[in-house]
Amino acid sequence: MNDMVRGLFITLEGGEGAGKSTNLAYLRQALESAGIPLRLTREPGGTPLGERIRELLLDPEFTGMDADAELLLMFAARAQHLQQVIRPALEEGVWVLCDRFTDATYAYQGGGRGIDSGRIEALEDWVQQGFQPDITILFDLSVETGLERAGKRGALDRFEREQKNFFEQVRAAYLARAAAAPQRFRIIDADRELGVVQQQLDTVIEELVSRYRPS
Ligand code: Z5A
Repeated sequence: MNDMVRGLFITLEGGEGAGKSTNLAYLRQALESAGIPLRLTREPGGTPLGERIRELLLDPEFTGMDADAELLLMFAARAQHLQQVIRPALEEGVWVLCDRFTDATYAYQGGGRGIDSGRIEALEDWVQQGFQPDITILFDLSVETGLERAGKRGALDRFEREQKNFFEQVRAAYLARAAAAPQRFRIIDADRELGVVQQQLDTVIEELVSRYRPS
């Protein structure tokens, strides 16, 4: 792959109700206005196969799904997503804005479910072969605020039915990942009102456009 033309791979992460979906539209508008070719996608999902896997993963009918089965389904969807969408877009010089990626696996399956991180790393190496996001925007907020926001949306999916302690572990795992890779992560205080969250995003957008926009 020619690094001179490769697009930037940006992932959005955070706990329940963190505002990723809300702010994806904001980021899109800002980056497209700056003339950057962009592809929006999400995990689990992003391909026809991945979206079918997503339905299985979120369906409350499968409460009690084995944690390893859940982990493997995440990586099955990711393998297809990388092959079909993410890598081809980046190779064409398109920036990819992805709602969740492998940090979510470390946070939910690692932190939340308690799967040993070495096992997640083994799958990450297998499926990604060293491939990583260039930038990860972490929307960090208290579990109470996140669950309150998510609860207002109606029916809860299989993950949203977990107990508060699960989400505390998810948040702690995200913060540990961010502390371990400060050059990749940008942490947004997502507990604040939307305007303040978007002011913080403006700073990240300015940095990305000035550093990485193709000439
Ligand atoms: N998962 C996993 O376990 N392992 C993995 O490897 C991957 C994923 C990739 C689906 O993800 C599930 O998959 C997810 C983790 C698991 N668990 N769950 N649930 P998802 O990203 O599709 O679903 P999500 O986490 O449920 O996203 P979300 O709850 O939709 O969160 P969000 O997109 O960050 O929030 P939002 O929809 O933009 O905002 C929520 C509400 O808050 C909405 O009404 C907004 O208007 C409001 N909001 C947003 N920002 C604000 C502010 N600043 N103030 C006030 N109100 C706000």
